[in-house]
Amino acid sequence: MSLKLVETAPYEGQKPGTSGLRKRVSVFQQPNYLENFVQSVFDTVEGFTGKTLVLGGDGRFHNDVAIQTILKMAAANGVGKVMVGYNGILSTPACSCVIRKHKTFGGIVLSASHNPGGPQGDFGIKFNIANGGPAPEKVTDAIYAKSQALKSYRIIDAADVDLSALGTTKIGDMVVEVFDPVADYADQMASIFDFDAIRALFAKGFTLRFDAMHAVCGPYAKRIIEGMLGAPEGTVIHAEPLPDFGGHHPDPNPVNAKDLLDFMASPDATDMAAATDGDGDRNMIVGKGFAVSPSDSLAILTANAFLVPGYAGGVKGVARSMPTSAAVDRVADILGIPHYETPTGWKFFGNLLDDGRITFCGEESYGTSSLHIREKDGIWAILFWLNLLAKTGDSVGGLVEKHWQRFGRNYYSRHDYESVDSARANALMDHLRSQLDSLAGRSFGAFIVEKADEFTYHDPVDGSVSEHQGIRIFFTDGSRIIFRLSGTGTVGATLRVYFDHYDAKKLDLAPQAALADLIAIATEVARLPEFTGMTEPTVVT
Ligand code: VG1
Ligand code: CO
Repeated sequence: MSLKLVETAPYEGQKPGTSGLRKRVSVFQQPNYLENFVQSVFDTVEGFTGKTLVLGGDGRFHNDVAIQTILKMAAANGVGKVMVGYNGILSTPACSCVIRKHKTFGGIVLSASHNPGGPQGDFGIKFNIANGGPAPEKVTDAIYAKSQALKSYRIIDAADVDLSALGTTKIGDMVVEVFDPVADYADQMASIFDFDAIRALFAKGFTLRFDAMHAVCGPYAKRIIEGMLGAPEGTVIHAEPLPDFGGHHPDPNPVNAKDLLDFMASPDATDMAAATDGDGDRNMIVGKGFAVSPSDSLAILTANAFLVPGYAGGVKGVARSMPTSAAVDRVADILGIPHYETPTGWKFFGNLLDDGRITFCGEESYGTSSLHIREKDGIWAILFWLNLLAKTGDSVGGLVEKHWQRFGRNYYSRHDYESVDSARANALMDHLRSQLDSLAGRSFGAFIVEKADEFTYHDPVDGSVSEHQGIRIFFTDGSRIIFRLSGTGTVGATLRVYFDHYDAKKLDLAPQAALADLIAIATEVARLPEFTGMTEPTVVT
């Protein structure tokens, strides 16, 4: 077993985006591509010699190859121990849970989350710090800087570790522990939610369909929902993680999980349905005939948190990403707790959670979580809903309607324009920027622009500043249109346009109809067809 210093040269573009470094599998398969990034992580992080790292991924193609490389590099860089998930499996929320519980210096998650997998699909790598959360921007910027000046990486020549055998082994002086990726996470869920009440709900005949989309959550949902909570076998579908996710897009939204929505609109519908994404941090909640808007879900969980044992002590505050609808703000105002607005991406919630300012946080992109970890958490959100249904005896639709009756409804939608030529997408954003000063006061039909700006975040905890986080148009009635470019795509640019419109009285409109005027305004102001070359969005959620 020998330590090697391998000469290498920098690759351009190893800059982590909204959530880690994501590229086509073929990009990661280039010689030294993964190695360069991993060495840049070890060169950036300090004080880990002899300490423990957590490692695993969502089971997508290239997961196994990357894990073996990272193990050998960790050994060569002086890591004391690596805890790696059985068969290389570890969901993003479970990684966060394990980092915190075992007080490791960090973790590496191999995932491109909701992006498709397989040899033709995407791969990704993300480093999480000791609080269990994604590395903040100052760390990802430093990793990128290292990657651009890298000359060599360290690796040990050793045999591959058998990831299908639980237990410990060694690479050089480093211990490798292949551990059960579900156990710690399942324990934590049992400590937060009223498992007795949920068990009783299933025992009474309540039915759930949980679509794990052939991604990482299958083993978790099987053990927790069918095992610990006694839901009938077959409740979890597509439960086996597959390298290509069965050819599907592991993105739990009404477009990519259309089958589930169709099922829930059919006479066979179960009482509730849910789906999770590639790495298990996203969730979609479906009632009979409709999907709960993620922004509403965050608001409903916050308003009903007192029904969950883990939050019976109260809610300290809430945070949402800027484009997420303001539904949760209304709940916070009534509860008399602070609410925060952060840029898109979970890494911005970490400081607020660590500083004890918030209990819940969420994003419009099907992500919600709490202070129990530092990542969004798909199964957590689903268990939260089950806990609420068990305690109230209500239905998913009933809870949503009662929420709107009490707080009013934020009509919300996101329109994505995918694979836009990058130069044209940037030109569109520049075109919007050029209008920021002249938009205020302009009227479009009944809508009058109150102000327009580009969102800059000032972190209230450490004072760090993040610029260019989306262009916002505010209207005098509180409506908002937001434009931003995705930081997770791997082909060209993806433009996201977000619409948020509040109505206290009209509660049962179809969202696209309720937002039609705002959609028309966005089309005009941003000259969407001209810049994107498309007459309509590729995905509407
Ligand atoms: C998207 C979502 C964002 C989410 C991120 C990672 O980012 O909009 O809310 O945090 O994906 O989610 P972007 O930059 O493409 O808009 V996950 O589940 O893919 O790790
Ligand atoms: Co994800």
